[in-house]
Amino acid sequence: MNPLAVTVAGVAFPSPLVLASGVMGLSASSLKRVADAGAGAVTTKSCGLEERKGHPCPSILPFEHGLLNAVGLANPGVEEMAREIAEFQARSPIPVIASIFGRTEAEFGEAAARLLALVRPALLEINVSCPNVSSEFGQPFAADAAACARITSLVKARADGVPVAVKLSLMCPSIAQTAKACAAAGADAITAINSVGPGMLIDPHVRRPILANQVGGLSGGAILPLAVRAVWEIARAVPLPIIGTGGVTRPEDALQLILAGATAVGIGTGIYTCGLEVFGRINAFLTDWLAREGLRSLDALRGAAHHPPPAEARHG
Ligand code: RRO
Repeated sequence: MNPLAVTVAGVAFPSPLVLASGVMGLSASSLKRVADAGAGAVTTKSCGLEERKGHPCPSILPFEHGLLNAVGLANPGVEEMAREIAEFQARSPIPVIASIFGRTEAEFGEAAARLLALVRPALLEINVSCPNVSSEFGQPFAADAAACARITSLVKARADGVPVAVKLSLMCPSIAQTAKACAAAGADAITAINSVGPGMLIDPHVRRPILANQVGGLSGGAILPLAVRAVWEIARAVPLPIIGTGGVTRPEDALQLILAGATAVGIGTGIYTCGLEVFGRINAFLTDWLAREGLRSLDALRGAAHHPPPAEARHG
């Protein structure tokens, strides 16, 4: 038996480590590279009804503590993404999570339907939380629990039985309450968190914001404590599997998210800072850890930092 195997919304992942949306998620070839590196599932870049070029460059800004990004939902549109997903599925058995977004609530349902007419991913991720397109679309839907619930219902109605994960943001009054609203609307899993902010960095020499979009979402090591806290609160609020995402670069980071209640752990910016080896390194650490603790799976660790434990066990 594979000790790292986990189940998220009925879908078997051979490792809890998931490629987070936004990094290496645009093509079958790059998804395959991540799967081959040891990811237990891979998430596509979020796609919408039409191709988008995204924000002008510079759109990704590494700094000491992580990344600031304003990619701006650059994607080839659902039909092209469906083709990449199908090609990936022909080349890898690793589950693929198709991430979709809409400019309006209705567009989320439309994007789900158009994608699923062409391909059947293992899960759908509803991205309601992109932090750097507010100049175009207004505040992210994730700031409004009722909007998240309505979008969840719309997508569930068109999902044809494919389980749905909602990707939430901390930029809301209460991420636990938002998760509750999504759960009540039929969500099968919660992904938390998206990048944080937006933030801004200024080049003192030219006296201007560095990102062309001026502001961008913060990711990387600095947001790990925010992700751990978000997963902790969501785990106490809803009996859904959680894909805990944010700031994971070291094996102990992944363990923290699992101890807070995550079933799976997303890695995105960690690939920028550590390379694709991050997946193999964390898988090896978790396997050794379980052996040393005399455990046959991650089940006994999930949520184990809670005293008292969350009301309901989460086994996906
Ligand atoms: O494309 C982006 O700029 C982006 C997205 Br869709 C998102 O969900 N989170 C993020 O940090 N950047």
